[in-house]
Amino acid sequence: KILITGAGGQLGSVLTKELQQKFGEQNVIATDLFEKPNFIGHFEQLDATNYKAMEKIVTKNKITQIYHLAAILSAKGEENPLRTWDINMKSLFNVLEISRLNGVDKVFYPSSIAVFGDKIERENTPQNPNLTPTTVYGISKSSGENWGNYYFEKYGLDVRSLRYPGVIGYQSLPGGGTTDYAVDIYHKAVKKEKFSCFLEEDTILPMIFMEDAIRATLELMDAPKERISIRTSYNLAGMSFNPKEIFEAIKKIYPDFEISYKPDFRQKIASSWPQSINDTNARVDWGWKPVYNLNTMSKIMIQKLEEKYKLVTI
Ligand code: VAH
Repeated sequence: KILITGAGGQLGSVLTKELQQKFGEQNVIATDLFEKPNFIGHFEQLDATNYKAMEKIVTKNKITQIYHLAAILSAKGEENPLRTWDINMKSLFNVLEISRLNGVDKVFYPSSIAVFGDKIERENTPQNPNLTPTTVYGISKSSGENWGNYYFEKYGLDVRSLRYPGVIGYQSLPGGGTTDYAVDIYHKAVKKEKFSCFLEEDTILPMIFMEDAIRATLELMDAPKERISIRTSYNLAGMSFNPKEIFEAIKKIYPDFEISYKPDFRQKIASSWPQSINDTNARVDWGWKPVYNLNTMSKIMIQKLEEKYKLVTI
């Protein structure tokens, strides 16, 4: 049986559905602070920082795998750094410790391109540079990766992790991240609204389409144990673009679409992150290969969001 934390989040909500399909609806326990309206499946309300509550769900349901997606993201995290650290680390310690003590076989821990910081090669960023993250979110993820590795080395807990780029999908909305603009821009375009971008037009960031992000997660978790040579976290790449390029891609479909640029505090965060990622290790170890690029993703995003908004207006 599988437990997901942060199951109401951008990635968590889509991953929950995928896991339900793969393992059967009754075998996936989705948890979050609040239940989403219209959620289908087994949901339990859980604050992932509450050890006892998490332990109870794990033992009661005989959980064998945990996907720990609950976290405060980069932009939101800067509002209250110590609280962000507390939530991100406490929840991870709970997952690791409860897993170790209750026979959980496998743990998935999402890391992020936010771990790198601005002291590294920003193009084709390698797997193992000196990590100097600039946000408390990035610090929590780089520490978290090392804790995952520690639990693997010390206790043999099968912890696996990916450094996601910004994730873009039509199914759900992100909350509190620096890459969120690249989801919002499609919603504005489909609603025929103007888009005000909180990053400069030339800020290149690594991104990935939701379908690729989910497939990478499942492929990593399915890979034979001996193929996993990295127990901190794998670099993962999908595509890279800047706001101007995503705007141009959307304009091919909506020629009247308009954008303006009003960079805010998130510009500084984005400027400290890589522009593209070298994910050779993921490709070699477990056969990773992304499918979508900016144009193929844009077509699907717009088609799916048009369907979604039509449904709402009927
Ligand atoms: C954020 N989307 O913007 C997250 C992510 C690639 C960065 O971890 O905070």
